[in-house]
Amino acid sequence: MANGRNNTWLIKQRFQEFWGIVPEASNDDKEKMQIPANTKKPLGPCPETPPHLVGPLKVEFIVSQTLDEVRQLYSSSLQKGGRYKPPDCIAQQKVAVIIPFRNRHEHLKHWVYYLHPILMRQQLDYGVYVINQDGEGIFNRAKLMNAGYTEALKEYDYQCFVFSDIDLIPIDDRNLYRCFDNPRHLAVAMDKFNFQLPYTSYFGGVSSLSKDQYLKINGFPNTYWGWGGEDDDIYRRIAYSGMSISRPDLATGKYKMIKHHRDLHNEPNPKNPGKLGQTRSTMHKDGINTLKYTVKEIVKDVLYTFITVDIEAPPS
Ligand code: BGN
Repeated sequence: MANGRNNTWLIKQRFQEFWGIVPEASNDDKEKMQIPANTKKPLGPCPETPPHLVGPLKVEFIVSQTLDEVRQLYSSSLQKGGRYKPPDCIAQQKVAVIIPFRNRHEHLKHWVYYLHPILMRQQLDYGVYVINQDGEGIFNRAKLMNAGYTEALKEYDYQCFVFSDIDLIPIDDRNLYRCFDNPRHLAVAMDKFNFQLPYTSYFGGVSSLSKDQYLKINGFPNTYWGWGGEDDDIYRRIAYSGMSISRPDLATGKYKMIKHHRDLHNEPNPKNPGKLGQTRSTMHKDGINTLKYTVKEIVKDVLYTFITVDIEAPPS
């Protein structure tokens, strides 16, 4: 083997050991192991608390790192489309991570670099779905999340959905990306809000809902175009449906936000705040039951499934 390749292999090995990543055995390895089918023990359930979590993490964004380098690091542990299953136990939950997206490739690189090892250590059976809004119309975060929910379910029997902004990186791996007895708000202590909630009913950034919880609130609103208010609408839907919000404590729920300029075509929309007064009645007429979009393209990267959707956005 050439020296260069040897080195890459060694770096990858060290990296995987450090992060506690167990690579999938290659077909060659599997053959060498020669485990007769009848002696294979059936896998037991993964423990309630994942045993390899490390707690607080150091998160610093490496600008020079390329997406291809990230692919090299994780490709042996992942299946096509950014899918993973713990190799040694049956995951507690099947989780689809849904990320609304447009023109943020630099952030996506950092997100996958940090999140994959965390989600692996959390022993989840998960898939990453990047939902890319087609065209230059006004952005609609909540409608993209509805489309992501629908598309993920076409692929696998997910029971839990984590909705995450592309620029938010958890800095403690005990913040579990799974579902709880009530809808969960995960991004409770973001650096940009001084590691506190900006207000008590804040539900933005990162959240998780089981399929049942999501259907109980008729999914998310499709009508919040531009920045602001859609997360407050979701909070209200949850409250009006008689559920409460589950949250990690402020130490576990810390997040670092990747700094960026305001996006084009996602200006604060002055019509959005007023809509919140109507949520109690509109939530039944606007949601997953009225969602309309078309899929333009699905690309399976090893790190994620990238789905471009036309959500009939008004021109900006
Ligand atoms: C609020 C926004 C949220 C946003 C947070 C944090 C609105 C509706 C009018 C009250 N809500 O003001 O959508 O997540 O700020 O930035 O704009």
